[in-house]
Amino acid sequence: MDATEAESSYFNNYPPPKALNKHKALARAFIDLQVEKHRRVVLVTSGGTTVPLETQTVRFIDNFSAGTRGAASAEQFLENGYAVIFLHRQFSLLPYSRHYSHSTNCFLDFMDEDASSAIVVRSEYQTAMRDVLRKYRLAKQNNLLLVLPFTTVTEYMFELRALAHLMKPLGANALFYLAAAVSDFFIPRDRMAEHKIQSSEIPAHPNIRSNSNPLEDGDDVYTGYNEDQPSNKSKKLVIDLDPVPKFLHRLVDGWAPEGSMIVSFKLETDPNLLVYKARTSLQRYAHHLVIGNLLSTRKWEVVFVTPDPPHERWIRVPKTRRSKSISGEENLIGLAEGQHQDGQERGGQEGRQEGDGDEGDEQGRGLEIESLIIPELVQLHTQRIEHVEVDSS
Ligand code: 9Z3
Repeated sequence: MDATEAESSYFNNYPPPKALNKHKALARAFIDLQVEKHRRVVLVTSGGTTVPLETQTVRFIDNFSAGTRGAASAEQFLENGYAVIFLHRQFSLLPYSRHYSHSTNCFLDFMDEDASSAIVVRSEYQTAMRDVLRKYRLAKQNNLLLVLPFTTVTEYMFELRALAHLMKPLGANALFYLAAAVSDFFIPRDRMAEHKIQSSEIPAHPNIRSNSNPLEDGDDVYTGYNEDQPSNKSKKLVIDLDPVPKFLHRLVDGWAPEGSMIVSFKLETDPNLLVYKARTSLQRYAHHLVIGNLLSTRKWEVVFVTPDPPHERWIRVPKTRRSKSISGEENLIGLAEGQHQDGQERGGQEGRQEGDGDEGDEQGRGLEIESLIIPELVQLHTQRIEHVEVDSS
């Protein structure tokens, strides 16, 4: 099966997301406006994707991504004059409102009552909130931000494909920034249970059929198949997942506008693998940039892996400007640099690049690495646009 056949076979197997047509109409109008204004447009994908276990979904597999990278990057793109299509996992962090949402920054903690019982922002947060509010309103008023949600991995695929097609008129002014943590494994539709997977025995009844599958020791095991097996006493749930088809090459070779720039992320947990896997991804899909990051250091360092020299460039938040992170491990910073798959260190400190640290967060949250990543990326995008213009003249 070639790539186009694989694409049709996947997409024909699923009904499109219910909101797709509405999203397409919104995106078309948004893109038309940006084309008219000669603006650059970035599609930022953000947050995790779910993998449903049942068609009528009660349970699903999820991943860790909160959408910080995507939301913070979207703000930075807006600062740099881009219009942003923010394709995000529903209920993950959003640009601007992320500063006052979820349990880490519950908006109620920023509020107070004044003497006349009017609700006000507490005095210590006024400056920072005014700044965020102004930027948010500017983006909205100038139609620079389009926010579109998805939930499942399949919805994500449909949305990405449709948006990429719609972005065609943008040509080289289009940028794809794929920061969403996309599931690698899923249950294909043809072997997904329709109804809620049962955890206990279902009473014998002619109209009740179970999708459980007995093991030789008598434990019930559900494998992800719709099997016509009687249920005994359910104990285990074994899920049999297929790889999610990789559509990055379809994005590069077909969906995305000619001359556009495509940036993907590579996430690893093993420092020995990161650069190798990022390079492999770049070679496999022949796009323009892979940004590698480790789960435990992703807020403080990333590596730009490019087809052109210097091939590997580290971007780091200076030590004094690093935010404190509960899940992060600062002692792992630098470990993935110059590592080979065999774990041998190469390259030492060269290629390190640290921001000057003048920017920062007024609430003392440290410098966000996205404020270092995006300006670098904007430069690369500018170079690409110039290159494409020279080629076509
Ligand atoms: C990333 O690597 C993002 O930087 C994070 C951001 C998901 C780590 P948070 O949302 O985290 O700020 O908490 N995104 C891409 C991860 C991914 O799924 N990449 C695929 C892979 O590694 C390639 S497209 O195979």
